[in-house]
Amino acid sequence: MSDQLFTSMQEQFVALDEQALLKTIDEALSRGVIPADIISKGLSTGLEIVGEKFEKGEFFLPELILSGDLMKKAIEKIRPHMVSGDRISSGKVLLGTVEGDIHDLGKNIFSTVLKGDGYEVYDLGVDVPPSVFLDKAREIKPDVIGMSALISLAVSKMAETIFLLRDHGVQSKVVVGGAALTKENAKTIGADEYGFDAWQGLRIVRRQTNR
Ligand code: B12
Repeated sequence: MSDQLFTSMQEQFVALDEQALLKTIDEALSRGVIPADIISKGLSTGLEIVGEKFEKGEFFLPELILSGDLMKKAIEKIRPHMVSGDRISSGKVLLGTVEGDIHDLGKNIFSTVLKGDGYEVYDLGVDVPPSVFLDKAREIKPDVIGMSALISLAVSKMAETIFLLRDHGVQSKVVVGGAALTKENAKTIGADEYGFDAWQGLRIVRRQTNR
């Protein structure tokens, strides 16, 4: 039954049909489908199809922009079901999309998942220069620093950021993710860990904070 809901979500996502999509999400939530599945099996798959259509020249930038807005609205709807409320902080995580890259949907999902698990998240936003990561890391001394990149060109900026942090003695563990990263290139640029998705990222953060 859930599978059919996920298929509807994917189709409605690709059709950029906001009203129908939000209704299906409501239905899924009321049937007890967990938010993580709605995001990964419904919404993210829909977004992947949009990306493929963009690559094939079937969709253009306006559709890409609309799909980004749609994802944000869908996540807003799901967010209250993910946040677990007044828990003592599990640890501090500094997050940001590196300089040169403005994609933030994946980073925002990661942030929501972390907050839902009781972490204090300091989100620097998108297009974050290395020096801003450094200044904030020195100020708040996070347990983990998470960096996101979807554009291949931004990976070298990520490497520069990690180098700057290490050069200034910042000890926090660095976990990287986003479509431009792989386990292999994450290692090459000096990251401590690579998170394939937000949930793997959460498991890494839990391990790094001894939970
Ligand atoms: C939506 C989208 C946009 C939206 C972004 C909206 C937003 N607010 O983010 C808009 C329209 C703004 C956009 C703009 C551009 N885009 Co774009 N975009 C996409 C698209 C379709 C989906 C990306 C996405 O959000 N995926 C869904 C999220 C949930 O997935 P995700 O980010 O990968 O995150 C998951 C994991 O990776 C992980 N994760 C992510 N970050 C992190 C961090 C950590 C620490 C951890 C642990 C995990 C983690 O967790 C998430 C889920 O669990 C992709 C295609 C694709 N299939 O990826 C292209 C894509 C990324 N875009 C691309 C391009 C080229 C651009 C533009 C340059 C286009 C242009 N000509 O202007 C600009 C970018 C300008 C810039 N300087 O950044 C290319 C990049 C190619 C490359 N390899 O370099 C892609 C791959 C499309 C393509 N095939 O050509 N884009």
